[in-house]
Amino acid sequence: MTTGFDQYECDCTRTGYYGENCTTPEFFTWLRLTLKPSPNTVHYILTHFKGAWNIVNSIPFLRDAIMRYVLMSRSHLIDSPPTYNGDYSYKSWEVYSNLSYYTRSLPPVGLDCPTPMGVKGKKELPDSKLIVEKFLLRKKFIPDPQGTNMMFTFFAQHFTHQFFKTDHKKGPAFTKALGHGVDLNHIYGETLERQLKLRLLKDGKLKYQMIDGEMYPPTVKDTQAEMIYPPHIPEHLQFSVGQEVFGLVPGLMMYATIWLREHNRVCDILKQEHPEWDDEQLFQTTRLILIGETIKIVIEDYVQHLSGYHFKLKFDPELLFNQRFQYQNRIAAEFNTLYHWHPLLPDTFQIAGGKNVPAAVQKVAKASIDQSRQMRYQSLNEYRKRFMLKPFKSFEELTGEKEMAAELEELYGDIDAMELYPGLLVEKPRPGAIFGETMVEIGAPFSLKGLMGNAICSPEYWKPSTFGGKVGFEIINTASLQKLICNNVKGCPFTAFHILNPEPTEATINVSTSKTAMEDINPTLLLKERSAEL
Ligand code: ACD
Repeated sequence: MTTGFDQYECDCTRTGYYGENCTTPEFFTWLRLTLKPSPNTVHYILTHFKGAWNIVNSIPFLRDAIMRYVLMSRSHLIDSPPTYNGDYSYKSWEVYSNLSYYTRSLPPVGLDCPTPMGVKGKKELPDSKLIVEKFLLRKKFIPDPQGTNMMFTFFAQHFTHQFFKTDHKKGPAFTKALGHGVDLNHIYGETLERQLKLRLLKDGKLKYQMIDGEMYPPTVKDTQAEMIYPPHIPEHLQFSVGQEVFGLVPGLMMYATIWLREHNRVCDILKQEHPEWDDEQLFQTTRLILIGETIKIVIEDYVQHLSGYHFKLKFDPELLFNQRFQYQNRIAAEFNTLYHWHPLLPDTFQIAGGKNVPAAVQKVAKASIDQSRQMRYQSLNEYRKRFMLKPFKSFEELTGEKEMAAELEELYGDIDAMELYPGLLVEKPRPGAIFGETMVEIGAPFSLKGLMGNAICSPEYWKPSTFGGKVGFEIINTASLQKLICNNVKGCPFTAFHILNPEPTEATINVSTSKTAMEDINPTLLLKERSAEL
């Protein structure tokens, strides 16, 4: 809090610290911090010792205790109710009640600060285009050592476009997704008006059309629910779904089609269970079931894959019923920024033989930097401290090599002035992993709080009757990516979020003696290649 024009006072209430800047730990804080292993050590333990984890995973009491610890330790880092937004760096009713803002986990850099990052660094930040071209742009494809595939990438894009919907008319600090979480507006539409256009209004179902005996979304002409399509797409191929932008990328329309089929499939099951229910109750209950399925798949398939953990993550809301946990969520602008995972996209897609170079990606990376500046994000190191990580002492510690580090130092002048988004992408990945420490340690709290803070996870909701009885509850509790695909795609094809038999690439050639993707890819080689190329 400022006190007069050139003074401030820090309020250390309940921080566990004291002193002028709340930086001296109280005894118990000190003890906890001393005993607590570093995030990298925890990550190492979780991604090694497979045999030991197999035993832990098979002992329900142990698995539950660890999962509870993961959920609580992550969600404690998220302010709930939310505290700041792009226009308010002090608590206010406006911050709490105006849902059209993304929240902020750190307030904006003060307008009267001497440098754009606060007090450190140069008076002017480097040209964002230069940062993209020099440090972010792909020179040569670098395969992910975790073997992530396009089923994952498109799932990520499809799933996150329900809660990352920046309102560009208002600016980067604002969102059009007022549910702030997993409400499946990307399937059902953001507004009631759009939802009604997409609904069949019979048996709870969504409108659909049959092509060659298979179910597809209805056309825009059919629903009058507007979509954004490239100009050359003929009217009969303009499908209409919840999210307006899903006509732009085939992988998104693929997932939209699968979820549409799943919705109508679950409606049939519920109608059999409840012939007495009207269209509305069938629709609403099916929506809750699909929300549950989504969260289950995200935790147990998607985050499980991303984590690389041998510990088996578990979606079980009951784990939190005797804990202090708030069933609410507000999407943070920083979460949106860090989730710009465009490096997961390949250079080309083989669709009808045509090449399709994603040139737009470069613009997205630049916009991520420009918008972060417009929203006056604090520095990478401030975010590391906010999420209990030690600030980087040098650019070399950040990148794990010398060349980029020297160039970044030249451009930024001070490691404490390094920006969040480019920092996330140039950070050295953890050994054998897709991401560096900062992406995971900041991303995980936002994710787990958002998933478990959903209303369906609260004690009053999380019971069979909410989901139409045992059968509906069972659909949620047994959901998986494989089941979703199997139940809705002809022939029940095998699926996963990672590749199984990779073509040997330059990085893996001559090092492969194994059969599986994970063993085939040599992380050391990839790391070396990464540093050299970037
Ligand atoms: C843990 C679990 C492992 C975390 C691993 C990676 C997390 C990094 C980034 C975010 C990943 C996934 C996001 C998934 C869901 C977002 C849900 C948002 C709902 C509003 O160690 O904690």
